[in-house]
Amino acid sequence: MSPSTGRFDFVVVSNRLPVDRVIDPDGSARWQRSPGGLVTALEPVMRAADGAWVGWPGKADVEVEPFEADDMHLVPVALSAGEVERYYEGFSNDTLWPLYHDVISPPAYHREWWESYRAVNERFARASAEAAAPNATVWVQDYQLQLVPSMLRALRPDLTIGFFNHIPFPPYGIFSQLPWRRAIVEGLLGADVIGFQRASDAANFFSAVRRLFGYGMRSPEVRVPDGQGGHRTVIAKAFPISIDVESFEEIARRPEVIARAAQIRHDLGDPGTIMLGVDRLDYTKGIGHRLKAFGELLRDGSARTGEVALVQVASPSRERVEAYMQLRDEIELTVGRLNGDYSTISHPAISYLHHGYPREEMVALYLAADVMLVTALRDGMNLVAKEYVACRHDEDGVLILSEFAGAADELKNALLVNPHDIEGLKEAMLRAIAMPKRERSTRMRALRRRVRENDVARWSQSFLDTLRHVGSR
Ligand code: GDG
Repeated sequence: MSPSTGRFDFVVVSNRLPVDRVIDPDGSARWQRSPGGLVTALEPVMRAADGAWVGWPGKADVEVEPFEADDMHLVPVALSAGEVERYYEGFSNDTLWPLYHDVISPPAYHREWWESYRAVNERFARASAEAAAPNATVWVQDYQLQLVPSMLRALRPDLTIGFFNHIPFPPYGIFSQLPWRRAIVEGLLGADVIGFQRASDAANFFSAVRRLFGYGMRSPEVRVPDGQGGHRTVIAKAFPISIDVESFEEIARRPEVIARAAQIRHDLGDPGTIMLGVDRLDYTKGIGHRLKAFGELLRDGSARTGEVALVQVASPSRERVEAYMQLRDEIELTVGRLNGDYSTISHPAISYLHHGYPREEMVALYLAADVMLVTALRDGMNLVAKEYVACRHDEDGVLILSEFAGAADELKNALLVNPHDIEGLKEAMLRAIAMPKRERSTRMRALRRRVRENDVARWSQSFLDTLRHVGSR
């Protein structure tokens, strides 16, 4: 039995709807668009194609009717508190997330989490099938919904289906740990186009398909048997995501933001060098490695409090997952120790901020930072690296970037580091601190050229062009 078709020619499906429920001072509630590159990138496409967005509104046990917010048609998918625990915090964030990030933290495998993941993916597939018009295009986002492409194809073979994975796809030696590895790959192969951040992620996916199914393939195509003696062609390749470069640069040029950056420097006691880290508090981001390297520089006297200041924004994340609670304790212990050892009354060695900030404040921090530290142990892309570059219209500032972040494939003029190599990380920090102005500008100009060439509009366009091309075959 196929579900009824809907009226939307373009449907985006993601775990979270791009809106938050806000309560106004007078007590009335409304939906507010949550800022994010994906929404910005897809807005023009949504408007042009009469689009809808399917996703969870972010609160458990709440049934919400489809609604409009900021000219977007939103189709809520309800989750119970138990499903949030098992499908979202459990299977998505405590099984798939660590597994796909090189098992930096051990993944937990629980059959009841998997059952919940399957049931919730089925619900998303049905909601999408009901929203999509005949022959519509549906674009599914991210690792929480890897089963949706094949479930959706079974319900609606007329649709053109895309999938984009925002996080890495692991090498087969790691992926093969997953008890449900075949079902996941089968789920993804329901799409016409599967997008990854890096070419190496696509290559890892190909080897999983080869090892598990032995299908014929020639990159970027996989030949998937259609069950009737023929086959469908699935395209799997890299589409590196980006940011809305112009909007970051516009904020960075505002006089009040520039003034705020100067104020931040002043408030930090006018140090010679400000180093900055901005991350969700996540074990993939290598925050501990960067603190260790900085601590050793302070210890051996090659960096001094008052001359170099480290600002670390660690925005709260997944606070109900045990591994994240532990990480927070570890990081805060390290920061406390280092500050105890090296801060003075007027100058903290590390300004550690466990808050989320408005975008304007983030941009002011980017402008104030002489050195930006992106030391992820594994990261699909890392948008912070691109945002820093987009904001530096003064063509100054040094980006230290982990080779394990997807951004390293594009941002070759950063100082690329292996964050596990603490000596190498210390050397890169010292090199960045001492880098002459000319070299900083040359590097930053090259980085800016690269980030401008591939902004988020270009990313979505290139994915959707590929999808359209496949759909018209
Ligand atoms: C996943 C993948 C991939 C952070 N704190 C605040 C704040 N942020 C913003 C940053 C940036 C975003 O959050 C984080 O994006 P990242 O790319 O750095 O990392 P993940 O959250 O892990 O994202 C990643 C991405 O998906 C996209 O495909 O690049 O690899 O893991 O935009 O600026 N923004 C504000 N206040 C904060 O306190 N306003």
